[in-house]
Amino acid sequence: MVLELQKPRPIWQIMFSTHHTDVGLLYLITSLGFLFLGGALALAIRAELFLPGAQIIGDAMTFNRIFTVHGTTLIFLFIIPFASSVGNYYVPIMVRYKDMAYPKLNAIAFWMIPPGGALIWLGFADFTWYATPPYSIISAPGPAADMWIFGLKILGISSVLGAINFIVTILKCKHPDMSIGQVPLLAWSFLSSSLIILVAIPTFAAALLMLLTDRLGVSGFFNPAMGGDPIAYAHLFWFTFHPEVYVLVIPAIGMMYEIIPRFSRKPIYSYNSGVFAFVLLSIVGFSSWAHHMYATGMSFTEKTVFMVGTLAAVPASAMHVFNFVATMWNARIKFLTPMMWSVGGIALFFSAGAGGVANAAMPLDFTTHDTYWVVGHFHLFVMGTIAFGSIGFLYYMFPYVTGRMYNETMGKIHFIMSFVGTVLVFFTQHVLGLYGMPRRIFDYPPIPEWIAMNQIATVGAMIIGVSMAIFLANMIYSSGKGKPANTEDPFGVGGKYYYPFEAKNPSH
Ligand code: HEM
Ligand SMILES: [Cu+2]
Repeated sequence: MVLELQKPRPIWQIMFSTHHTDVGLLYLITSLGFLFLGGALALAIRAELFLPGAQIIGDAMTFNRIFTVHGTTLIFLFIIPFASSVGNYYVPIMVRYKDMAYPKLNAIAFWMIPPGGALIWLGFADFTWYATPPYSIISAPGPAADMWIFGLKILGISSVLGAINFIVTILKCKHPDMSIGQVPLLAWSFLSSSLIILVAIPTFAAALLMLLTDRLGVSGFFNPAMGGDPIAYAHLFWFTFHPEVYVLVIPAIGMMYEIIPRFSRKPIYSYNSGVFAFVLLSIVGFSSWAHHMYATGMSFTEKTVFMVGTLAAVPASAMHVFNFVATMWNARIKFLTPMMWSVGGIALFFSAGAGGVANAAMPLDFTTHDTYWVVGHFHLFVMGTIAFGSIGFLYYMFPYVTGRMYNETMGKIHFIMSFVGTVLVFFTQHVLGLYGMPRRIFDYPPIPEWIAMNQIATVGAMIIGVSMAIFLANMIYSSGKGKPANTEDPFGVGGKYYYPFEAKNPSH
């Protein structure tokens, strides 16, 4: 399998191409660009919070803008496009088709991302990635807020188009010799996350339109002054974005399903339970949105229903973790960089999941709601699991894409520093939340415990920052001057355990 950067080609040939590997490369480069931009904002936030009082960011409004754009960028412009990149490279190959089902639509879906990203970055809105009314309709400054709304609208359409393409490619274009029960788990992960997108995103698309017309003053859906209800927005928002969490994490788990068996030199312990857990997660993802809203005065019955609905995700997630551990059990594991990121990601997935169970328990949620506990919890997922899975996969793809090998030592240093940094930042933030520090604050009182823990978190973030610089240097240097890789088996793990159907059709 070669994912061809072919011979050097002029850049416009790649830009105007509709071939899945070229579109995959465009997605890849764009998402990595936004990873570094969004990450730089994270470092600015942490530098600001190193001590009480204003440090480097002048005022609270600017601080709000920075963390709004940070969150929006990393979720919509890094994680999602990165997953699309992997899907573009691998899904057609895994279902043995020549390209995506609709190559032109595929290119269009990609080309919606740069304008969407530009609107978000040029606007620099300040109303957090929730765009919570009534602030977002009454006093969030335009045009920043309007630009954010349009930007997200475009990005939402782009994901829906991408999702349609993945679903059709997998279900309709797969090779006739191959049953759906033979499609690799990475492709299954795209099928399930695409189905979630199709169900969830239209709700948010409607909510955004309502928000916009509210801002224009022609409607009052969420405006209490006009008889509207801001809580209705919260329902629409979380109906989309709780399932969206699974849209983000499912492809990352799919990537681990590709890496763990390869580097364990064993077939996956249970293919069927992997498929089952993906499908189950995409259903129960919808049964839990109101766990974000325990504190909004729901009835006890409603809260209980959503608590149970939320806990339903636990066995489905645990099934994946069990599957990974069972695959690695007694295996001859080769701990190269991609494997280290996957295993680290699983460990942090487990920790974040444990914290999630605590959040789901509604009495506990009343003490942790809107504190740094929540920031620590969701970052352990987005950074510790999703970004770790993605970065590990990037190292894995690297030789296939560039035909060259990255520097293994630098890859390992990158992993170790990021892992230590992630634990320092986000475990500490859990504790900080228990000490009562609210989230989304620009300044805090000089409580000694708060200062100490904020400093630990900031040092952790700087360690991650340095490791990312090493990563960038490694990628740039190695893609030009790295050792040429053996693209048949660049990691020397032998065997093609992952493609049982290939053995039957060696001529393909
Ligand atoms: C070293 C890595 C990171 C650090 C130090 C960091 C730091 C922060 C901080 C301090 C906040 C503000 C929290 C608050 O006051 O509520 C924040 C918000 C956020 N971060 Fe990160 N972050 C990092 C990585 C990421 C990644 C990888 C993602 C997603 C892929 C992400 C997504 C978000 C989101 C969605 C928000 C919420 C923004 C909002 O409420 O508008 N972060 N981050
Ligand atoms: Cu949720």
